[in-house]
Amino acid sequence: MLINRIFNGNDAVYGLTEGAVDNAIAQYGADKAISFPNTAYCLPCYYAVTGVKVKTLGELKEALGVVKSLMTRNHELDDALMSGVATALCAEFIEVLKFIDGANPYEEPCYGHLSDAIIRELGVPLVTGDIPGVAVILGSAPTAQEGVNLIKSYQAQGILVTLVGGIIDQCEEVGFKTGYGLRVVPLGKDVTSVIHVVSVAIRAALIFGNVTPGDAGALLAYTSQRVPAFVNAFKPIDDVILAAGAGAIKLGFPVISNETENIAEVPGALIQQLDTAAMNATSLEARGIKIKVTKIDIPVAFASAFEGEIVRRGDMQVEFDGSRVDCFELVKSRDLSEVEDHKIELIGPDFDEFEVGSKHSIGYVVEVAGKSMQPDFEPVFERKFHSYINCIEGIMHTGQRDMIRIRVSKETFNAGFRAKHLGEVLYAKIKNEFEAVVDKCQVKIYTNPEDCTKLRHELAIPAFDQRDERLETLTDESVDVYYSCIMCQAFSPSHVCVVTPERLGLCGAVSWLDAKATNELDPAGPCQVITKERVIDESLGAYEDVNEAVENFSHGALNKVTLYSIMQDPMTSCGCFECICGIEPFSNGVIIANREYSGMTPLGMTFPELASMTGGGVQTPGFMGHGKHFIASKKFMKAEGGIERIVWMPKELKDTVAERLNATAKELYGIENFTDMIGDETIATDPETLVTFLTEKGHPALSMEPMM
Ligand code: SF4
Ligand code: NI
Ligand code: CU1
Repeated sequence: MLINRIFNGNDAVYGLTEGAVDNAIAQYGADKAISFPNTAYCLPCYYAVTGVKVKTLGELKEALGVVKSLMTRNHELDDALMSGVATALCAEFIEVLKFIDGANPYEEPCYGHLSDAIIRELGVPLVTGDIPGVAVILGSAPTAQEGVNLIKSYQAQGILVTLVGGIIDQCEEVGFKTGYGLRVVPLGKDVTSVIHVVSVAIRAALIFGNVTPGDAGALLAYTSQRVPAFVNAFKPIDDVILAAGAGAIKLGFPVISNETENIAEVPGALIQQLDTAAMNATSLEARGIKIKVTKIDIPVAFASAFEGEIVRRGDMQVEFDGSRVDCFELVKSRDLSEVEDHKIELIGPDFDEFEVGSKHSIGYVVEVAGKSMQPDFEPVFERKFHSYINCIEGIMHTGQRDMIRIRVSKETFNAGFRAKHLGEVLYAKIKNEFEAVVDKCQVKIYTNPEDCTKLRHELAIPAFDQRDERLETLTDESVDVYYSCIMCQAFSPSHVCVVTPERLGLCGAVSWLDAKATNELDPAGPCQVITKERVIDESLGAYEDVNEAVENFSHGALNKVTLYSIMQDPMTSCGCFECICGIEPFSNGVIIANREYSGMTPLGMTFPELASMTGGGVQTPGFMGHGKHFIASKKFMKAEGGIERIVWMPKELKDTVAERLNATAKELYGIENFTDMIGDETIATDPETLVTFLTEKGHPALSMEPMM
């Protein structure tokens, strides 16, 4: 019965797809190019399952024949599940047709196709558990309010929610805000748009998992074991939805539904839950997702889903703006006797004493004490404040140190949120995340302008200066150990980052100090000490100790890496790198592209295309993922001549790194304003124009030895 319905649904979708493809060929011709925007994987699902990149309508027609071959009809459960996969592939074909001629068929609030960059960005929050799962909600909830409540329940747990069909209108009906920044992503109103979240799961396997396209077995194993997704499908469930659901089940994603008619439960895979309010718990249990809870005593929600939320000027109750007045945030270690645990003090007026929409000073000092606390951890904790405060519903935080800006929304203020609640959040998070070293923690919040001015200059700035001096002296040579990081192995099973003072993790989120703190906090955790006693080649950054560690932590997948070369045994990439650099043979240089850059590079490849050549924990000489901060490092490609090799970067990235990069170039090579010699997209996106520009500027790479 169930199986027959899946076959029917699959046949129906196949018929529709065939018709749509034929029509498109009649209209545009078989040579017409087709693609989704901002992906290097063509039709990602079809490519991952078969290993074939489909680029034209004619090829799509051929691919349809392959899909047909998956649609076996021996009435076995396995046939039904494969028909589910075939249905998903058909949905991808129907969807790609919508993008013909570069059209973007999706209008606000719907997103449709999601870019490769978004998937890379999701890497770290998924491994750290900040995003513990991915929910796919499909159809209309019994009432709009129940639907929104379900979404909110996931949002409060940090789960990324994607929406398909009627639930999208239901959100609009009750005025519920959606958007990628809120981790609630409406995909599209047609059922076929569900493929856009399937495509995310599948590209995760290609990007992070080093799954070979065409190896359907490895693909399905990856999605079932490593992508914590599940489906909530509201009734009515017709044959087509059922067939799509079979596809989800084959990928390892359980389907939870309130449908009871003509449907049977399949334990662990297709589960009935009639009560919308209970769907959350049923889903998490079915997918085995555990939620870390930090109990925080504040009147609004606290969840990573609110991290990207924006508070607009008109919605703002009060603002603190370090670019205009004196503001700061600071962690200070103290003696145990100086700290009273959980003491939160407000010195100065509270939020209700400020006029609506006004701008003020704020300064807060989080004082921590503990037997194993080290001053080196202060910046590690402090850097987390941005995320902690942003995760409060209706609060926006940007910047760090004494250049912070905080906005409190009217809604959050009206819910009763006051200054001391900032302290509650900082206290709870610090105690929770750093309990291994923080025995006691207290928070002082200053809102008097005079206090803020005085403390900023007398307490905060000297502390920042002292830390910067410490960072200056932290070089690869000055320390005795490096650290491994294997946090990304949750997705990229053989990837290991080696983190040194002058080379942070490629995600940009793990510096040597971070890794050191992580190791101290969790000695058996993802960051392990790597000694550096047995040098093989100093200029390559090759060490026997490092090789042994990499071999050990990659479970034998890798036996050597160098720290400073992109040609010889370069460090591997998981896939969540902030930047990728690749050699540009005409200039003897390298270009660097950042994840945010969506344009073309002089290598004739976009960021997603470059990025697709490295990842999954394998070495690709000539291409390397890295953090933004690494660009100005004296160790950047040191083996190949260092930063003098950089010939091109997107303008925005160049501006971001200019100050530090120019300082390094001046110190190492005596070059003034080095970034003026580096091309960007406003100067050249092809090698000829680039080389002409570099020649005019006398760029040093031109006279260096070729790298290949
Ligand atoms: Fe992943 Fe490397 Fe960043 Fe660790 S340092 S989180 S392994 S990218
Ligand atoms: Ni926020
Ligand atoms: Cu990663």
